[in-house]
Amino acid sequence: MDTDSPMSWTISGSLAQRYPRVLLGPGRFESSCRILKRNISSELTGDFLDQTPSQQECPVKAQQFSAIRSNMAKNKQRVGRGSSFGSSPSGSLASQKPSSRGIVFPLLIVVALLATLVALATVARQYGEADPKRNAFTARAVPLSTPEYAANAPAKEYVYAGSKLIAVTEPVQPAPNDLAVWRLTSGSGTWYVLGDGGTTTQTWGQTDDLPSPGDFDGDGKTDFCVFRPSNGNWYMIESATSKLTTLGWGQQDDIPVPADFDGDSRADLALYRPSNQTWYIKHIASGNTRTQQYGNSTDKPLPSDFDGDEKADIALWRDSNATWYVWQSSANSGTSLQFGASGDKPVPGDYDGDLKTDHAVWKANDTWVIRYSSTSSSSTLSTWGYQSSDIAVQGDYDSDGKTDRAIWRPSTGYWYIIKSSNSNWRVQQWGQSGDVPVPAPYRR
Ligand SMILES: [Ca+2]
Ligand SMILES: [Ca+2]
Ligand SMILES: [Ca+2]
Ligand SMILES: [Ca+2]
Repeated sequence: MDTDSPMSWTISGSLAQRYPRVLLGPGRFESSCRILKRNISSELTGDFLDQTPSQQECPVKAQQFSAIRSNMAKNKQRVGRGSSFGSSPSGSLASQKPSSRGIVFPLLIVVALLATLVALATVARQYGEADPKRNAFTARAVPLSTPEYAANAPAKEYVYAGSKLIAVTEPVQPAPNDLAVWRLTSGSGTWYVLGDGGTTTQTWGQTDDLPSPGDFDGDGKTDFCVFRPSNGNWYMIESATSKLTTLGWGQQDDIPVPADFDGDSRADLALYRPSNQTWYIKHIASGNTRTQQYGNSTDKPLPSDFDGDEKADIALWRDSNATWYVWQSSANSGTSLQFGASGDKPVPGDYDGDLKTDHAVWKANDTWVIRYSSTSSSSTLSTWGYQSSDIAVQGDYDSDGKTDRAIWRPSTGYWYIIKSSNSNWRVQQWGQSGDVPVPAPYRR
């Protein structure tokens, strides 16, 4: 195997979901650490970074390898593949085009290249160290330049041997929500996604469609999908294969609420029909259907996994009595809890990270009141200035497994996120008035 240039392996199956791409190089490291060679060049049946090599398999001491992993976990720095992370889009998101700069532009490129070479040499000296006497290496994750907003976001992990980059892996942390909006322009829908890998634009949907994203094919990436009330069809682009799929399920006036109701890690087609207070669920893998009457005609459907069995529970918020109604999948029975007040906006999420959805409301006095499932106690937290038109977009944006308080302000297109990992704000413009916020882990 030639060893002078980085080599890449394409991997498949469940491993690919965690490590979509593995880069290795150069071979100098391969020859000194057989564990990687064995695991990556063969069938890739194991997650090499999750394995601690024995002393016989690899000259890197097992403890040292653990330290590398620990370091990487602590230094969850992220690196953008594009250069647009520091800037905020505004206006038409699709209008960003490069422009000619005459003779200045080539000069700038030369200067930038020289600066990059110097920086790379510096990084190599700082973060990698070969030890020829021991035929071993010292390696650790290399923190690269990190925009503020991305702190604590999941990171690609960079492992160096000496000055050589030997591995780049996708993070193991839960995938974060990308900022995303759906926009109608001349009757055509377009998705604009700002993720950790840059921006993605996808035309999909049309007037009167309801954007209904979900991971229907179960590859860990949210699929672009719309529900069309006029014909009851779901139109989706399966992210794993880019296959376009149309599924009939529902009718006019149904409210689409896709979620994983059977716990197979694939979102199921689901609708709440206010006219007969009935839920219609079609399990996407088996094709089995479930029909259940639960709720009333003005309830807001909010399916989520309140009991923590990894299956979404049928759930509703009733504003008139400020009561939550949850049909627990584990017990197959209904529960109710009065929490919040009439006029509050329900903002359920797993704020304490115990894998159970917590009851939570956002009040017009600019506070979020959260009842933590782990303790049954509640907290009142102030935020950023309430505006009645603000839309709650709570979710896990910093990839720590806990829901972050977040809103999207239609009038300005700004996202305001309070990261659960460090309580810092992330404020970023993405989208404009008239858009529909559709944050999710698209991971394109
Ligand atoms: Ca998917
Ligand atoms: Ca459940
Ligand atoms: Ca919880
Ligand atoms: Ca979080």
